[in-house]
Amino acid sequence: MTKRARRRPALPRALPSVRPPSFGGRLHDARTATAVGRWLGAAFAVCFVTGLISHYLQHPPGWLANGLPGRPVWGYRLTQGLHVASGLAAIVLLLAKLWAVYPRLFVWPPVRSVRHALERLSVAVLVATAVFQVFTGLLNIVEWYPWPFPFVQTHFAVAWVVAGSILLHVAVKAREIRAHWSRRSAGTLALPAEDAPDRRALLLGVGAAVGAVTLTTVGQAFTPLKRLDLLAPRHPDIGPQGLPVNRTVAAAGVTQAALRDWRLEVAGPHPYTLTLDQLRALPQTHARLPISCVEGWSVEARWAGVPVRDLVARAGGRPGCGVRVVSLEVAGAYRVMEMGAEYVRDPLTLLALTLNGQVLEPDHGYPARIIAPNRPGVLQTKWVTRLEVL
Ligand SMILES: Nc1nc2c(c(=O)[nH]1)N[C@H]1C(S)=C(S)[C@@H](COP(=O)(O)O)O[C@H]1N2
Ligand SMILES: [Mo]
Repeated sequence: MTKRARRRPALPRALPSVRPPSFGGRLHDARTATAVGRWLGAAFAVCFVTGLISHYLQHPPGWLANGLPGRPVWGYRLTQGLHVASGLAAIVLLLAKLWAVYPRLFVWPPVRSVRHALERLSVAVLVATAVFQVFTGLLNIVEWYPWPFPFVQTHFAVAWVVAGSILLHVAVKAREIRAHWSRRSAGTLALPAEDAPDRRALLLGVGAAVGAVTLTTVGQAFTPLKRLDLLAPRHPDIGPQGLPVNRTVAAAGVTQAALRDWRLEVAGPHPYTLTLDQLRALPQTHARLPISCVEGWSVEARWAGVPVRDLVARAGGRPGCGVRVVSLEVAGAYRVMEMGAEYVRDPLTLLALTLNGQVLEPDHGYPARIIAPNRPGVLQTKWVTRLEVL
C-alpha cells in the first residue's frame, strides 16, 4: 500500500446540511459563456434565416406563391447548405456553451426571487428548445424520425420559440454580455489573469471542433470540398448517374407496368396527351442546374428536356398561370406539387428527360421529372405524369 492511499481523509461523520457541491470551477465564467455564446448566436441566426427561406420557398403564403424568384439558380443550394452547416456547427457550440454554464444549474438557493425564477424559466425554455432543434435537425438529415410529431411543422414552430428565447436571453444578460464581449472588456479584465491562456486554449479547441465538423460535412453541398465529405449522410457523387437519390422508384411504389404505359397528360383550356416519343420530338432545352435537397446535400448536373412554359402554352395556359404537377408515385408527401407563375415562366424550368446526357434512371424520375432553378429538392418532382394549368 502506498503512503498516499493510507492517508485518505476520513469521511465526515455527519453532513452539516444537504447542499449540492459548488462548481466554481475555472473557465465556467461569463467570459467563456459570452465568447462561445457569440458564435452560437451567429450560428443560430444563420440557421433561422436560411430556415425561413427554405420554409417560404416550400410553403409560400398566397401573395408570394407566384413571385418566388428563380434567380440565382444556385440560391437554394447556398441557403440550404448554410442551414445544415450552421446547424451542425451549432451542435458543437451548444455543447460548449452548456459546459460553460452548467454550474449555474446548481445555484443555491435555486430560486431567490420572482425575477430570478422567471430568468431561470426562460433559460430552461431556451436550452430545451435549442437542444430540440439541433437534435431533430440532425436526425432529419439522416432521415430518422423516432417521434410521433411531424418534423417539418414542429421544427418550424420551435424555431420561433428558440429565436424569441435568444432575444429575451440577450436582453436579460445584456449587461454581462457587454462586460465580457471581448478579451479586453472590463468584466473580463477583472477575471483571474492566470485563466486567460487556458481560456484561449479552450476557445481554440471549440473552434477546431467546429472546423472539423464543418470540413468533414460541408462537401455534401460545396463541391470543391467533396473529397473531405466523410461524415455527411450523403456523398454528392454516390448514386445512379453520379447523383444521390432520396426516394427510389421502388420506395415510391412506381411499377414497371406504370412506366411502360406512361403518358404525359396536360390539363388546361386545351388539354392534350403526349407519348414519350412525342415529348422527345419537341424542342429541348439544356441547362446546368443543381438538385438541392432540404437535407443539405446538393449537386449540379446537366439536364435536358422541354420547358414547362412551352407545354403550358400549348395547353392554352395564360401568361402568369401556375401549374400543379402530379407524379406516378402512389402515395407520399411529394406526389403532387404546385409551382408558381415565376417558375412556370422561367425558360430554365424543365420537364427533364435526360441527366448528364443520358436518359433518366428510374430512380431519378424516368421518364420525366421537374427540374427548376432555385427550388428545394422536394419540389423537383420525379415520375411526372400530369401537368394541370391553374
Ligand atoms: N415524386 C417524387 N419526387 C421527388 C421526391 C419524392 O419523394 N417523390 N423526392 C424529392 C427529393 S426530397 C429530392 S432531394 C429530389 C432528389 O432527386 P434525385 O433523387 O433525382 O437526386 O427528388 C425529389 N422528387
Ligand atoms: Mo430532398
